[in-house]
Amino acid sequence: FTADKYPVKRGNYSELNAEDIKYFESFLNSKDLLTDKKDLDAVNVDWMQKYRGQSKLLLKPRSVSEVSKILKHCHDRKLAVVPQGGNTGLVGGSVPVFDEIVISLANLNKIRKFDDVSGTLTVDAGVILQTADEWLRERGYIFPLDLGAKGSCQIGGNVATNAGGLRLLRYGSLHGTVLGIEAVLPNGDIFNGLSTLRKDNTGLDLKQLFIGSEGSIGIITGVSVLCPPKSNSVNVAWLGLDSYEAVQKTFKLAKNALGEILSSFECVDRASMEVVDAALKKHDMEAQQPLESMHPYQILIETSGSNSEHDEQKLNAFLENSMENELVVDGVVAQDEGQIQALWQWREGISESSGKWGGVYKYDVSLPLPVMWDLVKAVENRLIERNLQSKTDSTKPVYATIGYGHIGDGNLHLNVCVREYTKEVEDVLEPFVFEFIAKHNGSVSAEHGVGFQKVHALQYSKDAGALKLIKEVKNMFDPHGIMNPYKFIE
Ligand code: FAD
Ligand code: 2HG
Ligand code: ZN
Repeated sequence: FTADKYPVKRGNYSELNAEDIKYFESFLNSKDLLTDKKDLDAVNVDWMQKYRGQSKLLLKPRSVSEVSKILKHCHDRKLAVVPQGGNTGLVGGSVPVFDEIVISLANLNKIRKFDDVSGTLTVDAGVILQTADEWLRERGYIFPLDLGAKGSCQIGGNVATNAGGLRLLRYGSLHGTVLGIEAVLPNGDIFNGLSTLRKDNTGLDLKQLFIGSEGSIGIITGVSVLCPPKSNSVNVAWLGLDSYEAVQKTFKLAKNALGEILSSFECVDRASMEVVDAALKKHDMEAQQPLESMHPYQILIETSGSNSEHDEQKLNAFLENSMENELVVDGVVAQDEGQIQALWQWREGISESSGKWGGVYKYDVSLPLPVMWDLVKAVENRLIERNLQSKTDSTKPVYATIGYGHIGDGNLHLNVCVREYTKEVEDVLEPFVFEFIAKHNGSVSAEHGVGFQKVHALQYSKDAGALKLIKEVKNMFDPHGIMNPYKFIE
């Protein structure tokens, strides 16, 4: 997609001129102000290579005061901007739509402080998630969030999208673990909410507005977060099941049997595993599937605890019970760290593999567990019925329809992998998927956010009154509408 194909018109913003550049040059280091096409190409396009903007300026401030000067100028001049973290977002929110100035947080990358007793970490927004996690692990702690893009995404970006990830089930959402936020408002004012207190009932909890705000009300520059201790004992099991009914029963059993040590419950379907397998082969790589047979549903269960004997006892009892009850029909338990990583790679690799066939329509939905896979089946049936998907005919636009996700959090990822983007496929998918979600009171975005992609779909999850309030809050923070326009809220 490029601007000429977007269903929106450029807003009434000023155009960048030589005076603006001169002003930015007056306080930014020359290598932090980039206008070359080759530097801009990478920040103009998103991770999926689906959305492409035409920004002519990339700014990479090194301090909060530089961010403040940039935004104040843009606010006064009515220049539109897009904040960018690791650019791993999956809804087209992190790249410009037209010529917005890209403000990258990559140079704000210091770990500010850490309290070893409470586990509170304070970082610059541009610290990469994996860097923070590794730093913490050396000190006996972990970051409370983990996701497949950890090597590139930034903590500021995670907070801005309210990312969920692989262990939300255990450590909760960022709305609970983030203790403080520092942000620059569109007019250049600095919101200093960088508290490390767990309890603070002195008025409205303003930092919550920034969690999941997707760059619409300001730029997050600092974050403090409560980090859990690193577990001494981690187990990962990969299990095969014959029905989705069995998946649900196994989830219930796992919660009861594993209790406080359950740290992940992820489910993938057979088609997802086939897609990863085929993507590996496409790159002349091969890896042995976790299980010999391709069961229709496979789950990854992780436990994290402090006592390996106790944890293994619990896990074994759970496995025995689930097999005796004929819920789990096959399984493997990782024997060392290497095997743990290998199993996680099968799960984390799905997202990237799904885009290897030409394109992918991604839906990230919250639905009641009993109907979750009904959506995957209904979508696949519609595509087959309309002759757009076939297992045997490689000329059809759809390569595969797959479902996977964070079952423990009620979050399904439905990916329709296509050989090409076509209007026919789109018409089969939408509004059908959104109507299905609305009918079951689900959400059109469980964890990836709204971005550019879902603005038109918000009405399926929020009523007009709620949308009006969101818009009013946005306007209060950003009266000139310069922050990440065309996205988040219409
Ligand atoms: P970007 O992509 O750069 O930006 C995302 C949004 O936040 C944009 O709207 C941007 O304008 C805004 N933004 C970024 N930084 C700031 C800032 N400092 N201040 C204000 N606004 C800012 N998400 C999940 O929830 N769970 C997953 O399991 C998960 N897995 C993923 C796996 C892969 C392989 C990939 C590619 C993505 C995955 N994601 C997942 C998507 C997820 O949203 C991002 O990975 C991550 O949270 C975005 O961080 P980022 O730094 O890349 O932000
Ligand atoms: C995951 O859980 C991510 O793997 C990405 O949230 C999902 O690409 C997707 O649809
Ligand atoms: Zn996810």
